[in-house]
Amino acid sequence: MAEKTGPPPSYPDLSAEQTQGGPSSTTSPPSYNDVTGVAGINLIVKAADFAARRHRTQKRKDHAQTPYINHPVGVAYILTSIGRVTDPVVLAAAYLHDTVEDTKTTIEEIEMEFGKEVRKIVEEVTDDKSLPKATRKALQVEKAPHKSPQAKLVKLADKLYNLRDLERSTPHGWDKKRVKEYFKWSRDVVAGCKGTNDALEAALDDIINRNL
Ligand SMILES: [Mn+2]
Repeated sequence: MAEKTGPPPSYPDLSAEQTQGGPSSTTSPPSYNDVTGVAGINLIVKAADFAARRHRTQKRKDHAQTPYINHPVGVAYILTSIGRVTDPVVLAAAYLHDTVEDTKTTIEEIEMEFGKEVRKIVEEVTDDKSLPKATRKALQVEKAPHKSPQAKLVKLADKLYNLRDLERSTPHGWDKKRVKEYFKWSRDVVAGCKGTNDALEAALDDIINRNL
């Protein structure tokens, strides 16, 4: 085995970036419009790798302290297995959907590594963390109908994953009322994403009706 040679050049880990003042690149972002075949597979796998690096120290809020990366992986799998989604741009965005909101990753970095199509979707599903939580939740309901179909797909799969988690086990410090409020809020966000994917919407209707 070789000695530690530091982080790989493309997207080093965050501590390295901080000491180096962040990534600098003069090349223009790639385009993944209608990407298919090997290029599509490469885009998806690269996104999975990037998300795993960026979320590597984070845990979910469940009792089992599941690694955070299980969530984006599960969201991508919901899209392929239930939604029958095969667009590599949407699947890459699913892996990356929480990197800007929950890690130090910037939206510009997403564009440089994954192109403007993926950037647009990630941007559409990223909440503005400078706003109070109640405002962010209200904005999700308000803005959902105006999102692109690709962003709606990621949103639907994200909500389905989170509701399944919530149905399976109640997070630390949550009472029944808070769980119910979360289902109600999710129902309102999902309502704004309707007409996008029948199978995902049916699965969401089922779990929401079961819990309200
Ligand atoms: Mn998410």
